[in-house]
Amino acid sequence: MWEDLLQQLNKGDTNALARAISLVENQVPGYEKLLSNIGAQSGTAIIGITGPPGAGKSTLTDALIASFIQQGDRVAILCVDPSSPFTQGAILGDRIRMNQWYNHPAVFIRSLASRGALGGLHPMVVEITDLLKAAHFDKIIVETVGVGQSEIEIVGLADVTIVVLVPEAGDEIQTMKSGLMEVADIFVVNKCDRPGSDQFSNNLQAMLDHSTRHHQNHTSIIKTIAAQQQGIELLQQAINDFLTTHPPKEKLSLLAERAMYLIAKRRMKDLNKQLLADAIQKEGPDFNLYQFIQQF
Ligand SMILES: Nc1nc2c(ncn2[C@@H]2O[C@H](COP(=O)(O)OP(=O)(O)O)[C@@H](O)[C@H]2O)c(=O)[nH]1
Ligand SMILES: [Mg+2]
Repeated sequence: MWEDLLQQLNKGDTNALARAISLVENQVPGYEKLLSNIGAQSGTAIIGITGPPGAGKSTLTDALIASFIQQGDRVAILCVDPSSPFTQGAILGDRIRMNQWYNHPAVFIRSLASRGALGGLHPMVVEITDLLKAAHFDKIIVETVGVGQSEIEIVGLADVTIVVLVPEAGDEIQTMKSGLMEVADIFVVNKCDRPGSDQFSNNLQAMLDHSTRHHQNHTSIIKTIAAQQQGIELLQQAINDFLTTHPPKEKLSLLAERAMYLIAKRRMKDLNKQLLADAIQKEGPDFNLYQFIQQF
């Protein structure tokens, strides 16, 4: 069964892709077989978009989809944002705007519940991006809310990380504190129709000039009004430039971490507390916990 699914998936069939993702998400028996056979893929760029809630990440994503399609790309979007217009909790206008993409042949949208205890990325997001690569998408956009752990995790996964900020008082300090400064390859200052956007961008630039990491990398700041599709071409250009000058890195630490997790899971497969309790009960009066565990 997984052979057929894989074959359709490799042809870019989005129904097969949706089914494959569900298998993996729910760890339906057979999903490991599927993953073991998806083969090598390259040439897919993962674009991470993070930033505070309401900064305009989904609006930007929406505009970016259009520009990537125009350059001939097939685009997949993974949303790990409970308040995203791609999922529930959307204000109506946003949802209607997004709907145009759901039936577009070059676009695939999937929202994932954030199940990480610290609001991190979805536990199966690595596997899911591998499925999207197998389905030959050129770009995978991963939108995450920049609170807690997710913006740190996105860096390990993404080939380019975009941090979206808005010109509002006090934001700079929050940004510094939240660790968002460290993860950005490209900054977007969105809602530049609002007062204070120039000053905010200048302050951000001054902060970057003082930070060695950003100084060396010439991190760009792109000003946008996502709601009016302004600045999107510049952003697309910045993304393309970054991907050209920083070809997809070997994600060694991400892969090592994932391997560690999967090996631990496999080794623990036949164990559970009830089984251990039963075994301990059968032990004699001179039971020793540390000797007992050696058999596993
Ligand atoms: N004034 C203004 N509003 C915007 C702009 N971009 C997005 N918005 C609005 O900001 C709100 C939050 O946008 P959304 O994309 O959902 O933010 P997200 O939570 O970061 O994904 C929505 O009502 C958007 O219409 C912009 O450039 N200017
Ligand atoms: Mg959103």
